[in-house]
Amino acid sequence: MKYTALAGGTGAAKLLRGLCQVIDPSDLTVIVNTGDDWMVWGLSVSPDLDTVTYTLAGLIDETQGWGIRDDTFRCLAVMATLGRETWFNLGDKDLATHLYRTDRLREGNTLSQVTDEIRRRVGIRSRILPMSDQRVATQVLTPDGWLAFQEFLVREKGRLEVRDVAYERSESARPAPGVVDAISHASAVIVCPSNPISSIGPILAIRGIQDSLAATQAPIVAVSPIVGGAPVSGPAGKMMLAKGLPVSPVGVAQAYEKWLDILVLDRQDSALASEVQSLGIRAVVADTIMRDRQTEVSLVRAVLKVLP
Ligand code: FO1
Repeated sequence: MKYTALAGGTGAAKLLRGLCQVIDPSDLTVIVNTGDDWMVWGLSVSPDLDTVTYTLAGLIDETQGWGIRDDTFRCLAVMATLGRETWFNLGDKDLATHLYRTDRLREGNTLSQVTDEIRRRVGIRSRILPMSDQRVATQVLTPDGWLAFQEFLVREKGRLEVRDVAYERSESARPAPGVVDAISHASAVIVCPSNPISSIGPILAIRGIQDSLAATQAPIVAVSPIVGGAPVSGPAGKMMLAKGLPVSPVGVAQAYEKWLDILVLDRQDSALASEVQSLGIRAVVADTIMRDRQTEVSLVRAVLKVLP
């Protein structure tokens, strides 16, 4: 069995960790959003690639959902003294990843190559692919104008009203090597419970990826990141409303309806199952809140059970 997952940040990483408890991790390819990528102090930071990598390597800071466990922020403190921006917190151990990535990119390597080097070095057996090797930047339109994703989410704490979300330069970006192949030749494609607009949206905006999702023989199953009318975490609700989608599993189904086969939604939303089915998408009700390792694995088993 070859599994391919589409992933964004925190929610995705937990499901992937559970998946790697149930399947052989070397049978998994993860296609990760890079629309959140950000330059800090001249360093290239890829938050979602790092969150997936750190989580699968057992390095993640569980409480924050990003960065490396037990990290320190001494460099950040000195940078503050020097008057540099420090609203985006880079830990001292986390810095090594950004220094390595920036150094290897400057030497002419692609983001795919560097990502593969890092995941191998930290002992991950699954493949981790950026959605593209070209830069695509998720932008958020707020009353203060267009902001880069990290300016919206971190600097402004996700508080501003969202009027639109765009994926800058997605039209000229191409799927990274292996991405289309991983979708076309998968036994199953799993869309993780990530923000449909700012985590999965950028992946879908890359030319060729939606087509390969529509064309693949593999069944495609998504786990709704929206439970009980709100996202489990983050700004997905505001972004879905900005895109004219209801903040519910139905809105998630609408966002993916061109290629999605099955949507797993939480028990709290079981009343919406028939509306999801009316879109031609099979609705499966399960407990989708991942509180601990055990519920991560039980959700994964519920997802794998619906696959033919
Ligand atoms: N999120 C925050 O809320 N505050 C931060 O200071 C912060 C720093 C940070 C550094 C590295 C990294 O990989 C992620 C970081 N994040 C931070 C999380 C990041 O904004 C989100 O993980 C994604 O962009 C959303 O999925």
